[in-house]
Amino acid sequence: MAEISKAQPFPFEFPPDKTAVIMIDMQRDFMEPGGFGETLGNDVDLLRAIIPGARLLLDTARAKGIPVIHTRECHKADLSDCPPAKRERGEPTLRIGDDGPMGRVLIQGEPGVEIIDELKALPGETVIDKPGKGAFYATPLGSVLQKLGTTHLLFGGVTTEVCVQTTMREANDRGFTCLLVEDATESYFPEFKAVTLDMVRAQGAIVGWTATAKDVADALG
Ligand code: C5J
Repeated sequence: MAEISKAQPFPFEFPPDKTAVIMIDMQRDFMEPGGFGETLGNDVDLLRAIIPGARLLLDTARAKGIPVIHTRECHKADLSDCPPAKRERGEPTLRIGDDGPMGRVLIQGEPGVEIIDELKALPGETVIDKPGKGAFYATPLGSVLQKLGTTHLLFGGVTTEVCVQTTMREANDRGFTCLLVEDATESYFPEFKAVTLDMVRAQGAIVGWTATAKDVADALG
């Protein structure tokens, strides 16, 4: 067992050989100007601050042989997996499926769906395309983790209170023990990130623990 003694709300123990990292939606559509995140009126620069923390989490996992799974939020080209309740929400300048500067917004295979260069998947790492906010919904993530024998998950990615939190709650309900890496996740709304971290670890880690990427690296030696 490894232990992150500085984790909140109390030390986090995890078996490295049964642990996986899930990096949520670090794709150009959310992270770069001209993408879906910006069309919704957000300042994407805020998210870029976590690239070093996310990179440290990936580098640590890779060095220790911990599997890394990346997700990307995107839809089929015919939008058959994008319900109107999702496509018609808000007042973006471009809706899901519209043509934008990085191709069709949030459509599988388009440039905007690619993971940013700094955090690209390495050959052999699993990349899961997901139509929902939660990464377990309508994807093979559950069976991928079952095959790996995973019991513990370390989370990074964007955005903290939307796809990251939703996936962490899905994972918790499925019996995984979860930790959210504080400096590897970000929101367009700093206050939402702060309260999400609080919500996750409240009531004795009701959804999971939090710690920094350095805390994870230190625990793994
Ligand atoms: C959003 C996500 N915010 N990956 N997606 O629509 O959090």
